[in-house]
Amino acid sequence: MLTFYSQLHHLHHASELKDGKVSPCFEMPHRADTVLARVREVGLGPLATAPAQDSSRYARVHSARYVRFLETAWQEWSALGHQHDALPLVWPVRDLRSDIEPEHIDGKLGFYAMDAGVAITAGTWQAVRASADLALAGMQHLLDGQHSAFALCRPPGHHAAAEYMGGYCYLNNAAIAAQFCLDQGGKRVTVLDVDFHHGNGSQSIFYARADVQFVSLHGDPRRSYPYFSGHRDETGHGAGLGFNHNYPLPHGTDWTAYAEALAHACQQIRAFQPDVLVVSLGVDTFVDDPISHFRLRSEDYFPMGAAIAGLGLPTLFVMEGGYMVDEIGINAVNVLQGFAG
Ligand code: Q9C
Ligand code: ZN
Repeated sequence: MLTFYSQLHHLHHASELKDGKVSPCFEMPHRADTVLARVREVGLGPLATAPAQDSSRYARVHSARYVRFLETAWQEWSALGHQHDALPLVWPVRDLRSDIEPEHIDGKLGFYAMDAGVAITAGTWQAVRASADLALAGMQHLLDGQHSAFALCRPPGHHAAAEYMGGYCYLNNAAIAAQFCLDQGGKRVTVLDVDFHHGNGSQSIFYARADVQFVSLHGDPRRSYPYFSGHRDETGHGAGLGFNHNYPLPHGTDWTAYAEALAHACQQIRAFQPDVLVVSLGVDTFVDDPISHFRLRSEDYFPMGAAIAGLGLPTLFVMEGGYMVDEIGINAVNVLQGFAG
C-alpha cells in the first residue's frame, strides 16, 4: 500500500487549553513521525508525495471565507504584536449573533472555532493544507485504479466542519477527499470513522446529502468529547435522512463489543453500495490512549483492518487521532496490514 506523506506537518506544533491550562497539544509532530517510522519498519510499501492543490479544492466542502480565514489568521494575529499561538476565547453560542463575521481577529477566532484545541501558529496553514493535499493525492491514486492508499495526514481533520475548526482539526481531509471523488465522477462515497471521537465535522458536512454516507463508532457524547454531537438519533436531514449512522459506545468498550458494532456498521455500508470508502483512521481507541476511554489492544487493529477489507471496496485511509505516541505507529499500521491481509 502506498503511503502519502509530507514533512511540512512539522510546521504545526501548537498549544491547547486543557484542564484550565495552556499546555502543549497532545496532537504533536512526533505522532506522524512514529507512524512513518512504523510504515518503514514493516515495509508497508513505498512513500509518495502530494502535489500542492489550489485552495478552491478545499472550498468544495468548506466555505470560501473560512478557508480565507485559515490562510490569513496568523498574519492578522501577529500584526497585533503577538508571537505566541492564536487561540479562540469567545463563541457565538445559542442566541448570540452568528450571522455577522467579526472584523477583529479575536472575534474571528471564536466565530470559526468550536473549542480551544485549535491554535493557529506561524506554520499552521502550510501544514494544514499539506495535510489535505495528502488526502487528495490518496484519492487520486484510487481514481487511477488502485485498490488502497494511506494518507498520513497531520493535522487531523474530522472535527472540522464547513465553517469551523475544532479538536486539533482545521481542514476536513477525509471530507475533502470524499468530495473530490464525487467531483471526478464517483456516484456514492462512504466515510467510515473509527477515531475514538465522533467526527462531528464530517457528519455536519454531509448531513443533508444522499451521495455521502457517514458511519461513525465513537465514545458516547454524554461523557466524551465533542459532547454536542454523535448521538444515535442523528440520522441525517432532508435528502440525507437515513445516510448518517452513529454508534455511540460506552467507556471501557473492548474489542468484543467494538467488533460487534463494526460488523453492524459494515452492513450499513454494504447496503449503501458506495464506489469508494474513506476511513477516518484514528487509533485513540487504544487502551492506553491518554485522552480516550476505549480498551482496544494493539492486536485488535488487525481484525479491524480485515473487517474493513471484507467490504471489498477501493479504500483510502486518512490518519486522524491517536495520542499514545509510542504505540500509534504500531496500531495504525496494524489496521493497514490487517486490511492488506
Ligand atoms: N479530556 C482528534 O482525535 N480534547 N481530536 C479532549 C478530553 C479534544 C481529539 C479532552 C480532543 C480532540 C482528531
Ligand atoms: Zn480522536
